[in-house]
Amino acid sequence: MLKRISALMLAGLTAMSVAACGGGSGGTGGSGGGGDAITMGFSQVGAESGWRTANTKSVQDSAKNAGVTLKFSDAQQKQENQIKAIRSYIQQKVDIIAFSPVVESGWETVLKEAKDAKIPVILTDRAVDSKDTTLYKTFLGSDFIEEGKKAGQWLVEEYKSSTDPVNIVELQGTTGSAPANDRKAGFAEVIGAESKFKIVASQTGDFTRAKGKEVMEAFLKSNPDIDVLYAHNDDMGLGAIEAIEGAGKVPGKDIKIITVDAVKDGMQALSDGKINFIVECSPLLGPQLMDLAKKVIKGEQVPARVVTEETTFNQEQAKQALSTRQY
Ligand code: GYE
Repeated sequence: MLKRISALMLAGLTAMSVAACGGGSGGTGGSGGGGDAITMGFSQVGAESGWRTANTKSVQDSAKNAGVTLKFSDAQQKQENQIKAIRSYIQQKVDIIAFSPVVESGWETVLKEAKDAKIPVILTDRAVDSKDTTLYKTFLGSDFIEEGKKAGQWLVEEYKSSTDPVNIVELQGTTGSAPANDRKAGFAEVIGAESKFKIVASQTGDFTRAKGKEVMEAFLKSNPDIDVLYAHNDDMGLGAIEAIEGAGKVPGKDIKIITVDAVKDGMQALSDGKINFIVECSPLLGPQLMDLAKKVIKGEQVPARVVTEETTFNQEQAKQALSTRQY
């Protein structure tokens, strides 16, 4: 027991001294809570979807479990709010900053400010497009191109014996965000191999249910013959289902639907037959984020990229998985 306590104290001291060298506030002990006394500033994208709600909970719960003091802010899907939050974390001299960048570009200035202040940064969930990879320690999150490809592969398989044209509408995520860019690109790459697949309309629904519904209503008005909807997340797909039903069509039958995320509401619609296929994207990044943060603060090596493991679900598989779904 004693041994364990002293080992823990040692680990704590090491972490503190490293944090102190790195310009963090760990050495002051001001954040209380004992242990390693790590303070993390976390800038979240917003609260736009079921995925995001589950991700926020995962980060908050795991910070508590890991004894990390979390300063949390919600940017309401605005880059300027995230930049403000990061600057305020730099001013507060937190030990580490983690954030999920709402869009890919425009981060270099603020990330340089963090680097100059010797505060390490971890990217979580979404990537930045900067070539300078010294601006952050690691990027933890899904492979969105792969997710787009999985969506496309299901479609190719589903229509393999048909030669008729397949008219597809696409609801994109937030313009300029990594998941919107990559899910679009991965999907296009796979279906592009066959000329029968035609994307007849593609527009952003900002990852929200309300926008998904609104844009789908417009799609239905201007395109009388839609075979497939590909939505970059469940929430937009669920909004679109309301629009499809409102137009007197049957979702999952008249219009086949593919979405990404596999949150509970999406999985429910999939097992009810209203969605046809969901590509999973896990929001449960909190535990890995806290582990990585501790390692970075201790000065340990961490991989430059940590990819989340994910699967896919058809309607039968959704029925099986629904009762044990965590989010
Ligand atoms: O798919 C969507 C959310 O960045 C992976 O953001 C995340 C995406 C997720 O709004 O539902």
